[in-house]
Amino acid sequence: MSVRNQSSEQSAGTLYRAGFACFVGRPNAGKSTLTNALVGKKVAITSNRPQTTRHTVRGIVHRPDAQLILVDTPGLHKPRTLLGERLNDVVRTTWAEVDVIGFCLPANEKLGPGDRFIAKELAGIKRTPKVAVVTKTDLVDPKALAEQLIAIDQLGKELGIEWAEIVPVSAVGDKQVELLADLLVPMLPEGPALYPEGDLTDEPEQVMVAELIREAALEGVRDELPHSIAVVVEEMLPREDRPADKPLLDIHANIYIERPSQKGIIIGPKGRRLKDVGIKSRKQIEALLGTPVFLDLHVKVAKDWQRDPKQLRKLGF
Ligand SMILES: Nc1nc2c(ncn2[C@@H]2O[C@H](COP(=O)(O)OP(=O)(O)OP(=O)(O)O)[C@@H](O)[C@H]2O)c(=O)[nH]1
Ligand SMILES: [Mg+2]
Repeated sequence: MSVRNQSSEQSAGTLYRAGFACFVGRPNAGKSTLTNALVGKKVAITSNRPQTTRHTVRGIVHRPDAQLILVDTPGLHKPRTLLGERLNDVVRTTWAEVDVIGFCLPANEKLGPGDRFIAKELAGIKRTPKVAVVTKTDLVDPKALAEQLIAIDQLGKELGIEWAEIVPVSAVGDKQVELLADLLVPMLPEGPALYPEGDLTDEPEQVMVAELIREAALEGVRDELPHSIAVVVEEMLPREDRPADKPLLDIHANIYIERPSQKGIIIGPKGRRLKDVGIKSRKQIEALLGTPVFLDLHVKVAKDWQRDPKQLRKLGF
């Protein structure tokens, strides 16, 4: 007891740590959901479609003993488009820059070639500690979880990766999420906080708004369409002539798709789908910004933007 008191006094004083941990893994492994659970607020959008995350998102966890900055990355996958290649580049740059790497592996899916491919690359990064994070444990029984833990341990041995920890978590069931933070913090360097207290992300508001619209637009679309959707917020302006106690924020945003034939699906019969996307995302945006919003959405075609360097640049990639 006295020992513990002593160490917590120390950590409140000299032993403050601050640094970066990134989450990597296959698309759909649960990286963004875990990031949000650790931060305690939605900083990254999530969906059951693979390749939801398209840029690195920083989520900041403030603790008395540390500031843990989580870098959520796009799922690493075999690229089929220029966008895919760009996303993979972003991931590789990120893991070279962080203090600890969290490799996310879903508990409910057997280790596959996609996981192996990432593990092999991680094996080449010698100096950064690697934590295997087994996600979605609420979806499996204890026996299946035990088998997955053994498989991950063996994968490490086979490829020469020494896991600093293997941690099962459930972001949805809120199981062991705190523990994961407790395990990551000692791997951060000593040093002062890197972000102001209270900041939960460094995402610009305009980007977060665009992401919330994209999240709503992803819901219920299938096949190639999720990949074809991009959202850009063109303008965010407080409506003029509003009384101070009744502000309204005008937001104009474009939803881009790749082909004219996709337009109808996004808009839906009699515009119903687009209207739903507007209603859903507006609620989220109002919660995020704490102000009533008028959301003006337009659907536009940016032909084959995933493969076109010029279009990619325009869309911010
Ligand atoms: N049951 C359960 N589902 C989860 C859990 N974590 C994530 N999911 C679901 O898994 C799906 C993918 O989650 P994301 O967090 O978007 O996955 P990701 O790894 O960020 O995916 P990309 O950004 O595409 O690489 C979503 O439908 C989540 O709701 C969990 O702990 N339990
Ligand atoms: Mg993600």
